[in-house]
Amino acid sequence: MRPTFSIVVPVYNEAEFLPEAVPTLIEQMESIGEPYRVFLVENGSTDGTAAVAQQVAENHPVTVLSLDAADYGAAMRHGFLAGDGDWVVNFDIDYFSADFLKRVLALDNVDLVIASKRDPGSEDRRPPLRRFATWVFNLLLRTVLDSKVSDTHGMKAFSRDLVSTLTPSVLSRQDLFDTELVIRAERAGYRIEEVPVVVEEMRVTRSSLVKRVPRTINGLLRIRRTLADEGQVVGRRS
Ligand SMILES: Nc1nc2c(ncn2[C@@H]2O[C@H](COP(=O)(O)OP(=O)(O)O)[C@@H](O)[C@H]2O)c(=O)[nH]1
Ligand SMILES: [Mg+2]
Repeated sequence: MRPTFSIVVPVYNEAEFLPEAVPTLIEQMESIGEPYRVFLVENGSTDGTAAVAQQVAENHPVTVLSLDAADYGAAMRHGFLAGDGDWVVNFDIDYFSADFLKRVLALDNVDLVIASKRDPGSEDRRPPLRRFATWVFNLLLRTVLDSKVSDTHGMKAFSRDLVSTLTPSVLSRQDLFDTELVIRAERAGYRIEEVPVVVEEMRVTRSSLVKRVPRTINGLLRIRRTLADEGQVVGRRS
């Protein structure tokens, strides 16, 4: 039987955190009562993440996948294409929620559900600098990519059809893989719903915000050029 959820979690140098986070994730998944499989996709870790992941995955519906070079987007892409669930969900190891998936199950006729940190009903409990970064990123989405979506980072659930159709054409890797997928979905006319969320990360971020800024701006401009070259029209389903 096809599972309802394929949960894709990219992990990088998380050997220390996995023994705490994976049981919590499994507990939350079991509380939903729908069949699922979790894909822990590791690449480039130097702290034995893959071995620890195998250990904590034992006797659970969890598959560990390993690739060579550290790349968040490449890991996500690999995981997205590995499962066969009706919904392909992306979670971070420090940010996931069964409530979000319950909201997904309650929706009809939708291809992409985004847990939007910027939804009016959301409660973002992250530090001010992180919230500001999300605000700037949202501004860039609107200005550079002419997007109506209020958030592309964080938890999302994609229909299997959307993932199979659009993932192969996504060129971005690193942290813009999922943004490009969302923008492609929007431009192709897939049905998108945003739901409010309580954002409470289980630990502080480990990546440098400063390094991310130029990479993000360049990446968004590249997505814009790529889509323009492909002749995409906003709001049309291709
Ligand atoms: N496979 C893989 N996962 C990564 C990589 N970098 C970060 N991650 C994972 O991506 C998720 C988010 O990372 P985190 O450090 O919390 O950054 P944040 O997005 O700023 O909160 C975590 O599950 C990390 O383990 C990478 O290069 N490869
Ligand atoms: Mg995080």
